[in-house]
Amino acid sequence: MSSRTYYITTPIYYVNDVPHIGHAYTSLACDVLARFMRLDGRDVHFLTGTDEHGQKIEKAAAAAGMAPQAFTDKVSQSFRDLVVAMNYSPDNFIRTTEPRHYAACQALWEKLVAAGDIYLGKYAGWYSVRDETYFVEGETEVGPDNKRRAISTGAEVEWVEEPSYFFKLSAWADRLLTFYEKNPDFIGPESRRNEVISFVKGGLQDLSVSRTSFSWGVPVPGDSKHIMYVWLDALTNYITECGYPDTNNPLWKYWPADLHMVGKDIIRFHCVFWPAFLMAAGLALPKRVFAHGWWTNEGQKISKSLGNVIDPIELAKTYGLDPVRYFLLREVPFGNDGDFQRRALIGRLNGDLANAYGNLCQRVLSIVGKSCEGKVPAKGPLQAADNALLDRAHGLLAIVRMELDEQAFHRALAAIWEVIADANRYVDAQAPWALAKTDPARRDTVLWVLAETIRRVTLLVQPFMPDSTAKILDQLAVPTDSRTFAAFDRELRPGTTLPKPQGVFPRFVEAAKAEN
Ligand code: ME8
Repeated sequence: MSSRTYYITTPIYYVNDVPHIGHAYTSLACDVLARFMRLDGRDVHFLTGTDEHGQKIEKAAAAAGMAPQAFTDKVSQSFRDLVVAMNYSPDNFIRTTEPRHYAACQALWEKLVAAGDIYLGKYAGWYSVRDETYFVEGETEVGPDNKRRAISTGAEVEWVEEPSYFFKLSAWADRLLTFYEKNPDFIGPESRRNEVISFVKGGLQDLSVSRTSFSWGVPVPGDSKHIMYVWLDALTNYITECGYPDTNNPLWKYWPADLHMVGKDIIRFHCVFWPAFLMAAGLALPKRVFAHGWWTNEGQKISKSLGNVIDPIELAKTYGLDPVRYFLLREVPFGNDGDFQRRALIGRLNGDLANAYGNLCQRVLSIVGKSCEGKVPAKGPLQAADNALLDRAHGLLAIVRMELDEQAFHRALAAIWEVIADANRYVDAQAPWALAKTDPARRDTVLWVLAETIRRVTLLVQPFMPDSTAKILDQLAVPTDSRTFAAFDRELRPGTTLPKPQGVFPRFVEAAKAEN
């Protein structure tokens, strides 16, 4: 039997700038879900990539004194480097400058034309190049510097007046509302769902979907003076990947996507425009779009002009990759905005990782190494306290599955760390070191229960911290083919020889600040 597919996508990132913590965060969330679903036996396709067309990129290339293609080749590579540096596991990296993507965009366009949803007109209104978004006058205001800006994003807008093709978005409002109503899980979290519904209820205007004042993009079929609106182009990447328009492509089985992960700023494009395009083209709609919040840096908005952009690669070098991956998903309830504070990162690193999880592994494995001849200890009859701990560790799989189904990474991790705390309390209560003389058989059972608990917990932590957990599972001699959730009940076998234990989560000691 073929396993159930799971198609998950990151937004494709604009190549006008190098990757920062925001990009790393969106991709990390997807990576954890992709890894979890693979371990859970799903047939996963995880897609990321870069958004390379439009006026913003054309301008950035000109500012760098480069031709757009050469410029996008260069910056796109830095997003590939981020994938490696952050240990993401995408199945493919798509670029909107690939020929197959032009073909998909043009095929979709033709479908929309055939459906009667595209007409030629003239756009006259405000446009923000930074946001690649059209604004009506009421959504903008003029600042003290006499410049007009979009109220919602703060980006400068310019007046645009040019021939343009329009998509009949206004005709889709009722069908969109019906769709949201019938599919309550389509948009998460709930607050974003409400935001989208009230936006659509407020009435939709037809959407300008082509531009004529620049050339860096996908030409409109049959009218190549027009370049497709970059958002129509960008959103199409999700089906380009599956082979569109060739629905016999083997990757077409992944459509519709199970989850488009996005930041809160781009929810409208994914929850209003994209479903309307797809409905008009007669294609299935994604099952869910989840919008996460934004990070600030020590209380300040992150921006290049403030010079406070956080480089995820630098963070990983300083604090270790897995601790950073853990922190980003543990610290802030996923979906909310969060403030990035180094103090909090160090606190989690030393508290949750070194003291709680690391110390549990370290003390259990070092006693086993010293007292049980470096073998998985013998398991005797279990007592109530043993069963209580093992049961809680066993129950975690269902809990983590449920939480990750709702993209509640923080709750999944909190549940796992509760069991780690239980296990540490159990070590103290059972005091295996004291049992060495009085009851060595009982000591062995206690150590077996602990090692087995660490195995269960560690299997579930794998998607979050792949390298560190691989080391812990190696130290427990768990065979690599026994690390999926299908092997969740495959208990540690007493007598198995274990390698010498080694600490996995060192404490982070801050270098003393130089006195001045
Ligand atoms: O929007 N905190 O690309 P992008 C958290 N090309 N997330 C942040 C953030 C922050 N401070 N800053 C940015 C685009 N992000 C389009 C997508 S998809 C068909 C096209 C997130 O490079 C932001 O919310 O501007 C978004 O999800 C992602 O980075 C990509 O932003």
